[in-house]
Amino acid sequence: MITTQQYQEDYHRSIDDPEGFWGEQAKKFITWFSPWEKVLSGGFDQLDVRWFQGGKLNAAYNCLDRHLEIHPEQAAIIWEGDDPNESKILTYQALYDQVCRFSNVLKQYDVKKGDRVCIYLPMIPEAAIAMLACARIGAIHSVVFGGFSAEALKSRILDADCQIVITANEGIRGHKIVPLKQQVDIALQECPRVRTVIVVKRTANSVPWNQERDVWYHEAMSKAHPHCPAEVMDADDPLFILYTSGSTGKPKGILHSTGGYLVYVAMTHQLVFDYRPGEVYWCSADVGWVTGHSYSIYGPLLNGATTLLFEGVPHYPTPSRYWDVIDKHKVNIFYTAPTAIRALRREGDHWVTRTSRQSLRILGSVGEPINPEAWEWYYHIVAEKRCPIVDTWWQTETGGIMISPLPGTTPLKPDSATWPFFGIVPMIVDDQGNPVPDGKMGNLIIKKPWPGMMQTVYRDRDRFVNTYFKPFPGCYTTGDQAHCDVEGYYWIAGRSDDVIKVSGHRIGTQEVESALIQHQGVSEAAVVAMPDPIKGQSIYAFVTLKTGIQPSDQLKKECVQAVRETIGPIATPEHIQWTEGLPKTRSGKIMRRLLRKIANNDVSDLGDLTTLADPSVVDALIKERRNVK
Ligand code: 7RM
Repeated sequence: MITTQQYQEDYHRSIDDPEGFWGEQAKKFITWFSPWEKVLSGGFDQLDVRWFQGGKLNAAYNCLDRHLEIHPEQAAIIWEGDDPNESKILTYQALYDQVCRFSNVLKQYDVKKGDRVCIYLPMIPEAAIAMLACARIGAIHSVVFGGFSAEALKSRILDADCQIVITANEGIRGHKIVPLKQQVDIALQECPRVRTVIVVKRTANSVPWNQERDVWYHEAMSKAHPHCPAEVMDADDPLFILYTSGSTGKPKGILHSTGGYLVYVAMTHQLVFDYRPGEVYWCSADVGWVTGHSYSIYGPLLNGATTLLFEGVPHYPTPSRYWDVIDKHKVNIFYTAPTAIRALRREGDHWVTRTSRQSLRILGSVGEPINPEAWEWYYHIVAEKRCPIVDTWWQTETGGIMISPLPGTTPLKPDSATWPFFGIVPMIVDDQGNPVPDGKMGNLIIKKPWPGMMQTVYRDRDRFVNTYFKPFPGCYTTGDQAHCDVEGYYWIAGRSDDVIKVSGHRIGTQEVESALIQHQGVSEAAVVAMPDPIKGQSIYAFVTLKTGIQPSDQLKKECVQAVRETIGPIATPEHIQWTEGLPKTRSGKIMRRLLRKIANNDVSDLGDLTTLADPSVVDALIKERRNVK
């Protein structure tokens, strides 16, 4: 733990002398096979940023091998199953053995350095094993969240051109079966280049089998050799692709590097959570999201920590589950999302107070703004005022935490992500790129490169440049709205683009719209966010039907089904409003600002409507709104 003054000094040094600063961190947190030639070259002007150029390392080596010499018998992973009676521990030695074996399995099925491997698994240790095995042999993993549909899985497999998929026969969440292999089978009907599917047997149920293509994980592992050398990788060789939604078109494959990413997640994990040797650390995020990558797997394992992976859900078997798990495994650091905090708060304090939680030392929050009520509850009821709360702001693209308190260092303000991490230079600007005065809301941008930042959008450099660097030349655009107060505290309000955060899951409105128009009765759709007391935001869809099609509850169900099949249950529209027409400008653009106001019943001041092609649709929309609950 460092003092506030020390933070300020180190922060200034990290900005004034980034090469000196990051060179030191890279030596401290990572074991390199050979050193870099230059810490940082290039910049945002030419977009030719390279971190630790020439340095050689391996991610799995850093997560495993180097800890074996020090604490082979320490738990690397504590796995808590969906069923409260099911848990297991993998020591660093055991995890190393499994990763080496699976690396050899991948090699046996012809996976080579640079190949992309799709991982579509539930929250079981095999997810970590598969990721680390890819890293060990230099393959690029692309983890797809198990809640995504076959259709979403297919487009991700095709975009990354994966030729192998790792899955499970089924998953289990909240005592419900998740039919993963079945989704893979559907997806692969249109992925001719996938030649191998490795299937973990998570449940006893049998699944359809393709002899030529499918392989049982346990059978392949039993025959695999338990040693596998770690491939020597360049600092800027890619480590993984992770798809995330944007405001336009299909999800982007965010590509992360090996060297810069690992330095950044190791350091942020250590400092933001003040991790101390021997402690149990639990990040509740699914490995299908970036938080799971950076702070369930890579960050903690790089630091030789014990990381807890939880297969289940917060409400099963009771709303005490999180706190029961904390007591059972003596969790010291717990990191979760505001949506879970709000959902558990609603269930009543007794589900919390009946548990001990004495082991807790630090609490974290991520994924969306944590409103003051949820913050106070987390602090007073869950932490009993004993633990600082670190509200961490960051994105899939940033690789790691960008704005966050350091526990014991940063004086907290509820609902503020507080101060930038070392090396991070945020700024709030208006739409023209001019800095705004303290306290005024504006666009959050980042002025200087940092080691954790994405390298590019996989196979789409134009999209990388246009999305993140076109709006404010020379700066990284976050897509978030925020303000900074006179004490330098950042307050993140939410997205300024058409991205919605539903229960912390990032969803693009356009994806939902395209899913809705898949239905043959639908003519047009426009989707906006609506505030939700538990989920943070929910999805509100305006739908126009083709001539002659009558609205009905059945049709509503079918529209919802279309979204679930195209994206997954996380994108389910909460409300559908049938409408005769959408508000369009004379140039044909849908006026979303107006739709947002109508969805939110905030129609006293609709703003400038002079550009509307047909102003009469507004009254109709407001009238129709009354029919939606
Ligand atoms: C880690 C993650 C990124 C978007 C981001 C924000 C929102 C994330 C916070 C937050 C307020 C926070 N990656 N966001 N953390 N908003 N306070 N502490 O969530 O790529 O899935 O989403 O999430 O809008 O741009 S993500």
